[in-house]
Amino acid sequence: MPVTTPRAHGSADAAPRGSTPYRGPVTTCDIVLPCRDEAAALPALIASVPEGYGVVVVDNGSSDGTAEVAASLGAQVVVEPTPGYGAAVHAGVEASGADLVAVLDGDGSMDPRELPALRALVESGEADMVCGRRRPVTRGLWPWHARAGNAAVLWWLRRRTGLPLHDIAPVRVCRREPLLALGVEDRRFGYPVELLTKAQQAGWRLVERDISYRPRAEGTRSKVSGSVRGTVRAARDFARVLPR
Ligand SMILES: Nc1nc2c(ncn2[C@@H]2O[C@H](COP(=O)(O)OP(=O)(O)OP(=O)(O)O)[C@@H](O)[C@H]2O)c(=O)[nH]1
Ligand SMILES: [Mg+2]
Repeated sequence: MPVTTPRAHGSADAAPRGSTPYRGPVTTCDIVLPCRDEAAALPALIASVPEGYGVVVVDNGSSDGTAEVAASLGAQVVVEPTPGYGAAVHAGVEASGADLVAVLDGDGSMDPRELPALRALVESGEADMVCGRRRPVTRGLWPWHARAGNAAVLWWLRRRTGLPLHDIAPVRVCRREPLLALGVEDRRFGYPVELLTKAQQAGWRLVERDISYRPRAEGTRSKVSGSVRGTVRAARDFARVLPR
């Protein structure tokens, strides 16, 4: 059952009586959640979505009933059979009909209640894309190998393109159509790296803000940073798309 994206704040209806009605652009925003076996995370995650957002859950080859759980929670469900983080994100962004998209993991490690502060910077025109910088809420959450791989990628991007960020933007808020127009082609974990490179080269104003990084929801399984093997696989995806 698709969620109708509600009208965002600042609509003419919301103007107090007697004041000048709001005539600026009314923007809609969908939260895109790439999900591979994240059924256990979705109830709490979707319950904490603030008002004024649609939810698009992309089921990427799950075998735990992710799509059924998402549909029962009122999310728009998109099925993407091609495996890979980038494949899932791209399918969700394409399927969304909103002006803005906010992409975050579907494993419960990020909090949708932190999105309005990021979205505001895009709506006000201060940023073309706002990127979250993970700040772990407990020790030991972000293993050294994942952190080191991330820092190396960011160091390289800063040197090659001047990218002013410290994390690979695991949470991103931006306008949907310009995002699709960037033509990001990677469909695995290289997707955010290629996106950041293309956005920076296209002259986008990229702004970074801290976001809380929490343990993934109980009942879900770590697929990447929970093991050195997962990190090595992600690092290979990053390396494939890094600008030389
Ligand atoms: N690993 C992986 N994740 C996918 C895929 N498709 C969608 N996802 C989702 O992409 C998001 C990010 O993947 P995660 O596995 O959480 O990656 P991570 O946060 O770097 O590492 P862990 O949380 O430790 O596994 C999650 O919501 C996944 O469910 C896929 O093919 N592989
Ligand atoms: Mg995760």
